[in-house]
Amino acid sequence: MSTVSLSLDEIQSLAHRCLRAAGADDANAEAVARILMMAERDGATAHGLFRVPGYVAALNSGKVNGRAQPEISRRTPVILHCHGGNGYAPLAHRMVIPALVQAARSQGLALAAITHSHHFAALWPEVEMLAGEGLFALSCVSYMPSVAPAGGSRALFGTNPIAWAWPRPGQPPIVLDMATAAMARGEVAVAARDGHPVPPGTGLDAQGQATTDPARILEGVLLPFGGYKGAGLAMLVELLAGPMVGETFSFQTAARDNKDGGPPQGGQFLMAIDPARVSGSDPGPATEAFIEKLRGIDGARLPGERRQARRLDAGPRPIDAALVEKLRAMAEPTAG
Ligand code: NDP
Ligand code: PYC
Repeated sequence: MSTVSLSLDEIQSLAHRCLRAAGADDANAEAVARILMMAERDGATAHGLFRVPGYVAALNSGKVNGRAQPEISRRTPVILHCHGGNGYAPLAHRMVIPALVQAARSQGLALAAITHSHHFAALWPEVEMLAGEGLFALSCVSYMPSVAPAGGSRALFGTNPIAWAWPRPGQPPIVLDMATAAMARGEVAVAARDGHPVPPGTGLDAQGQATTDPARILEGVLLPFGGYKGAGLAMLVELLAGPMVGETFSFQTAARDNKDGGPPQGGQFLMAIDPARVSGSDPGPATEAFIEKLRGIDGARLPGERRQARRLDAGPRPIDAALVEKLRAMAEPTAG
């Protein structure tokens, strides 16, 4: 793969211009472009610029409202509803997270039920933001059917990520952010683009046969991670990001989607808990003692550490040259 080197500012600006050219207003374009830049910064390339053609397709088709103004209401003192206005999720997060922090601090725990939103990104930005405020955070989002239930070879679950973050004042939080599929579909698509095989157990081809060829898996079905255990968590995500918040299951999401290649409308479950309010004491010393134990085990590391280490490099990032060329063309305002 040939690459070009782009600074983090250039990455954000390129994404921003593509979204603006497709009709997004500045607030929506800025919120999405920043998330895309953060993904490239942290080496989460499957959810970085690679996604821009999908974001743009859904703006062009009218499926996603690039001028969305998410609205927040309170269902109970600790349950917030964020109506995403059929826009992209990052602006909804910017609006609901401060209210969620305030409710979790005053009541000990709080929940945001996000609906009418289009999530096409990694989940760590929102849980990290909450952990940065001293809160434990848990979130999940469903997608469109691409993962088979354990024992099956037909898709029912989305790739359905779950993310959590645990606060560590003065230090980066612990953050696990994972698809409940053996691999995120975006990672499989990047492997197909770059011509790399994927590990055995990632998915099946269209005939239901096991394969490590990512292109054949994209025509077939992904498998859940860890067999029936991962499938059980994928099902939990269907329930939490669907009926729990007032949105659809992945199969219903797909039925109403226009298949323009962009993210479908769906829901997000986002919960924040203040650990000090639950235990009545500062969880910091116990957390650090636990981490020290883990660090004493050869080969072990904290989830999130790989990404957080990459973040320390503020330099340019190598981006697929063909993608950059495509995005530069998309960023040109159309005549007339
Ligand atoms: P990975 O399998 O690459 O990583 C999952 C998690 O495991 C990360 O937090 C990672 O931390 C951690 N981890 C990896 N190796 C180790 C290790 N040796 N020890 C401890 N922790 C480890 O991610 P996935 O392919 O499952 O998902 C990729 C992304 O796709 C996620 O960000 C997810 O949110 C996104 N996604 C989004 C969807 C959507 O609908 N919006 C749908 C599906 C996925 P680290 O980052 O530090 O390596
Ligand atoms: O990688 O599976 C994925 C995915 C779906 C929506 C956004 N990312």
